[in-house]
Amino acid sequence: GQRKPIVAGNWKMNGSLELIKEIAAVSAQIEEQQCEVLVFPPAVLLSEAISAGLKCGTQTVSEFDAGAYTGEIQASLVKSLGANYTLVGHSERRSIYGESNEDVANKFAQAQQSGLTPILCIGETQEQRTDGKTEEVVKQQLESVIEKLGIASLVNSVIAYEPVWAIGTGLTATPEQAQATHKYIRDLLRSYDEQVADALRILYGGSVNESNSELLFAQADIDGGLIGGASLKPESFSAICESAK
Ligand code: G2H
Repeated sequence: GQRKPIVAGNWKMNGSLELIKEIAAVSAQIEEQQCEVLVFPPAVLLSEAISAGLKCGTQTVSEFDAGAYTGEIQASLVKSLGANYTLVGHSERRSIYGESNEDVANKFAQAQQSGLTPILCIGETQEQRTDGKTEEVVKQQLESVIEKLGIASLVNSVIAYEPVWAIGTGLTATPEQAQATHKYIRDLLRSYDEQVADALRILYGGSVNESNSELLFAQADIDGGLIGGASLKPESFSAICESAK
């Protein structure tokens, strides 16, 4: 298609020096022309992962430039290590660490100012889906970035749609459910700017594994995946990458 797929492994607070070697070997087998393989290890492993030849990013970044923010990850420093991406607004950051749409927009801005490509994670909870609010929720999550930074800011970004009820639960959205929301997202963006909407990669995330990835990735508006649990298993991750080509 017109958009090169991305398969991104989000290790969350897992992984090891050993896993970096194993996943680097997997990544080296995948044709760069066909699929972009990215890894989001814990920040303390970033240098090792980059040295091993992986294309990397962090799982979050600070919204601030620099200064007295103990424990935070500085976007410009991430970039200077040789990483080019960061996740922002993952649902675990939103739910466990209380990040609001505004915080996420600020992190998105800081990432871009530092030369990183943000992968903006959005998605509804089970309750919101049951209440019929899926579209309203993802619209608000997207528009909080567009209103602050403009539609052009999405050119250098990636969206990851992750229904919260599908994360780490083994409950994957069906390909049809996922495609419906991906199409909604692309149509919404098209109402702002057609070219931006057509070029933007929208990844699906939430219990993707080697048995369901192929059908998900075959959907018209799904341009790859953000993989949690299965990205920690080299054989599974390899099969998922292969299925994105
Ligand atoms: C969603 C996903 C990766 P998992 O959080 O971001 O994790 O594949 O384990 O559901």
